[in-house]
Amino acid sequence: MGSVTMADFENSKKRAEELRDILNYHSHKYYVEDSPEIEDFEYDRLMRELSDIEDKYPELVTPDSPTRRVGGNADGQFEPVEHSVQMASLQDAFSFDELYAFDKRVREVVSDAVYVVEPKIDGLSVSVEYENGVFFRGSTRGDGIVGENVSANLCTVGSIPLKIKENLPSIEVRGEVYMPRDVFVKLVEQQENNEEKPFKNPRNAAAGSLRQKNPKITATRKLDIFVFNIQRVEGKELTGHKQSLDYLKELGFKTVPFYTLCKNIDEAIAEINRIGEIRGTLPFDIDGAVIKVDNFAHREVLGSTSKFPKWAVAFKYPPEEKQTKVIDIEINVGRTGVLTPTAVFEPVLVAGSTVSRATLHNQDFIAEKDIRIGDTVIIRKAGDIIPEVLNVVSHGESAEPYTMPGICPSCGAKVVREEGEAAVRCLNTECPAQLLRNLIHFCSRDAMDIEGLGESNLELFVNEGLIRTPADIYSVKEEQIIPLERMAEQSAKNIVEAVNKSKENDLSRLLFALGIRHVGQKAAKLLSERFGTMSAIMDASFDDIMTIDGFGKIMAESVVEYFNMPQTKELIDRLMAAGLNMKSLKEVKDMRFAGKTFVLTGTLPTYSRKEAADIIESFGGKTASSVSKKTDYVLAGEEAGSKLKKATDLGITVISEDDFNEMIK
Ligand code: 0OX
Repeated sequence: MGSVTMADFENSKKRAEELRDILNYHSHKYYVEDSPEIEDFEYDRLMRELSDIEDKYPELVTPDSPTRRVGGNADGQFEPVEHSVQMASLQDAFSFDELYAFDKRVREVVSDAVYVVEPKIDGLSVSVEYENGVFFRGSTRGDGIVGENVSANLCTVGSIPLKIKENLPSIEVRGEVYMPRDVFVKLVEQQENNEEKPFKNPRNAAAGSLRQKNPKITATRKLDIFVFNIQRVEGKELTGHKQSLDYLKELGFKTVPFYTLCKNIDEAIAEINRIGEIRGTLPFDIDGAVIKVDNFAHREVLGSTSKFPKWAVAFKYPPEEKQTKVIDIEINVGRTGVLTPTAVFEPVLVAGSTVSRATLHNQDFIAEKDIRIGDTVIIRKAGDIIPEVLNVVSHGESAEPYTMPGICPSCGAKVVREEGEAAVRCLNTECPAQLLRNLIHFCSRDAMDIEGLGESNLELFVNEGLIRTPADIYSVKEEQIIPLERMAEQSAKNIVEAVNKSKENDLSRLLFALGIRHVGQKAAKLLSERFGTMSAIMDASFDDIMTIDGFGKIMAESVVEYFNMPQTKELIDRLMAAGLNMKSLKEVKDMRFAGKTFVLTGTLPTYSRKEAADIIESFGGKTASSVSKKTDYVLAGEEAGSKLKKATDLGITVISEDDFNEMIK
């Protein structure tokens, strides 16, 4: 650190001011205008210089300092922010008829209304506030009335100015934060490489990134914003929407990329069609187009309903459909032996991403649509995410109807279609494809959560003969991993560490990881909490399991059957020997109300309804909202009405809070 003298301080202060202006200028050029004037390297060097000054003299940090862009320290919770102007949502329209109806309603009130049409960005609405021209606060929309303070994260969005070009006393703008498609694609690639669960679409990725507790992570996510509204402003008079978007641009904001004045609804629909046509070529996702009345005085007379402004409507585009050719039908064998057909087709760009595969579900689905290899088909993305085959346009030349194979493509065992099921299944419990799927499930995030043991590494370990069943995972040694392809000392060490750490997991994770049919995460938790230990579950009878609220016959049968299999016993023995925790880490509860249903009525002297219900549930009971023959107890307080009467009519035990307290002693 250099000398700290008065002169040095004054010089640093001057230089910091200069650097702030230079950096803010270049970040606008780069992020908003998309026309950088300096190299990234030079920008980073200037940023470093400012950051060094601020480290030396923290009192020189200002709210508009570009150093905020890299993300400050995590500051814990997102505080609630009450929006001073409600962040309304838009009424949707799915057909042009609905748009004509909207126009009619508008023109009944303002016959000469002019519209602005703009794209509807598929991201997250945020509010950004400035005081005296400087960024002051940024918040999420929340329910439109109260949102969350995400200032530190929003500061990392390069296109949000930290200082605007006019020193207005106060302005609040609204915009949509989004993740550009190319950024999303890279992020997913990265997540897949790290064997993390990837985000489903750019919108989820943007939401996840904006709600990051650590702004430094948000900074790496390269979020962007399009601003589309002035919520409130002091020090500027504006009369219309287009004028205010032009003004936002002047202030340095990145506004929605195009907005067009339309004299009437036909012009507006023409613009909506134009946007629909270029939709797939835009570098970001849109989920519609918005028609807004331009003139603010007109908006005032049109007013709002309790939910939406009456002066705007969002047109939602139907999912994009594309034509392509099926080049193959692949069969995958799942964890439970189910064979799932997947269509592989010539890659096509649909709703923003290139797709080349879609599940065909089962033989019935294929037969119903008569999908054959070589066919030309129409595909689309369901909910704009998951590709699906809609229908066949034409069969390929000499294409034959498709039938699912009669043998498992992985092990060659004969497959069966059980009665009443659409799926065909390989019943060979030693089938390599099933073993691998089982291992993948066992190690997955919601199950044993073993980092480093994702699909590709597990495949490698299986192929190298290192593991076959989940129990084998716990005997793998670092020395066995190091020589394998892509592995090194550190990665081997990390894997063994993660494997050892997973031994301490709660019993519910292990139960879920075992992959018992019909036992999902929730059922695994219920089993673990009800019985407390693995051996108690293994000893439990069908009837014991049926007493769990939330367990049906099929689930209970499946659990009993699973634990009766000799291979299960062997597997559990080996896992026990490896030192895995076999107990519920949640306090084992007294189940005195198991199978009992309570109805609460009237005002209790001390408990609220919620408190009483929580107590009942904590003892294994459940509550219902109405009295029936199935009710065991009615817990009645002051001013109990019709429920009390019905209980007495049906002869159901009515108890007071005192009785209840006795019961839970
Ligand atoms: C968008 C978008 C969202 C302002 C007044 C009612 C709704 N996602 O791009 N909302 C609005 O308008 C708000 N415009 C947009 N372009």
